[in-house]
Amino acid sequence: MSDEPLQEPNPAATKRALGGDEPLLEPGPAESRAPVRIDVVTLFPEMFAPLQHSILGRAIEQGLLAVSYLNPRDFTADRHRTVDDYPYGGGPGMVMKAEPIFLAVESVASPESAIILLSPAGRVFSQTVAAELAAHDHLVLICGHYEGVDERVREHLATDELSIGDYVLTGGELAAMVVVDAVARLLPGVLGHAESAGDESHSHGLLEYPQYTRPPTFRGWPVPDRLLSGHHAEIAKWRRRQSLERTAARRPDLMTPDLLAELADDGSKKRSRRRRSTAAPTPVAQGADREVGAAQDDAPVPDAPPPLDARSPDSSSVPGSLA
Ligand code: 4GO
Repeated sequence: MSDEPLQEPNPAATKRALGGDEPLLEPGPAESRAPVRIDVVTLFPEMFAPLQHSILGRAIEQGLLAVSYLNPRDFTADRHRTVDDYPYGGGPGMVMKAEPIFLAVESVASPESAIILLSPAGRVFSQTVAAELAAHDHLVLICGHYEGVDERVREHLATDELSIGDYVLTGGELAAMVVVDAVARLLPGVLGHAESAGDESHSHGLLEYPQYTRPPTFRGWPVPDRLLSGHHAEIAKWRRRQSLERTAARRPDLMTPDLLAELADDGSKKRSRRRRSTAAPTPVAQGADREVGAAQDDAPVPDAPPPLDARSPDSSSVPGSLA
């Protein structure tokens, strides 16, 4: 009954932008890229209210990112604005109809747009995929509901299909929000410092090293000695080592041959100072059975100087990593 041609879809009704098409501010001279546009096709645009807050809200206000919403219901023509129907062949639940989704996407897409269906059957989203998407000018994220979307959306409309992990959600909205967040923080100017997006878990294929802030001893637990030393080369070496050991212990699947070789190296160029047994355990096992951070810090830290780079407790602008 809803196969008749559509009369008056009303994209404006849901394209009402939480952060809209028109940036409030011009991008600054240092960040001259046009805003990345993201159109989200969803029956529930209200679910995206969290994107107005915090870092993403600021990115939208600054015109680095523009997120708009398209409701398939606004692209129906029947009296009941039908967006779902029974599955051919029978079975439980309802399937989202193809036409309202096609019309919604076609109202905004160009041949360059990445049109992404969120689904547990997609390729698994990762930091690498986020970086790939951040290079696009326009993303369209399609959020399914009910038992899923008509297969023709997947076959003839979507250019990509992504899953945020091996679990099933009631709709694609939460997955789409994860994608928006991970992509947005990679856009120039979105995070406080230019390097902020480059140093944390997964950005270089390793988990993040441990982070500490004041006080130097909390409930008797000291900050590792090396971090208080002010010796930047030593600190960098310690952090790299921690990242390697933590990754080997918690995510051995991320350990490439190069990383395993680096881990097997005890990090000291002065072989005479080698502390470990001569029969080296296998790299992964070495990382896996050791408490991260324990073996490196042999010296106690009685009266360490204040951290050189300590920020005042309320000055941090960017939350840390995923680790
Ligand atoms: C995406 C969508 C899980 C994911 C979804 C995921 N569940 N793992 N559910 O990224 C069609 C009906 C898919 C509900 C949707």
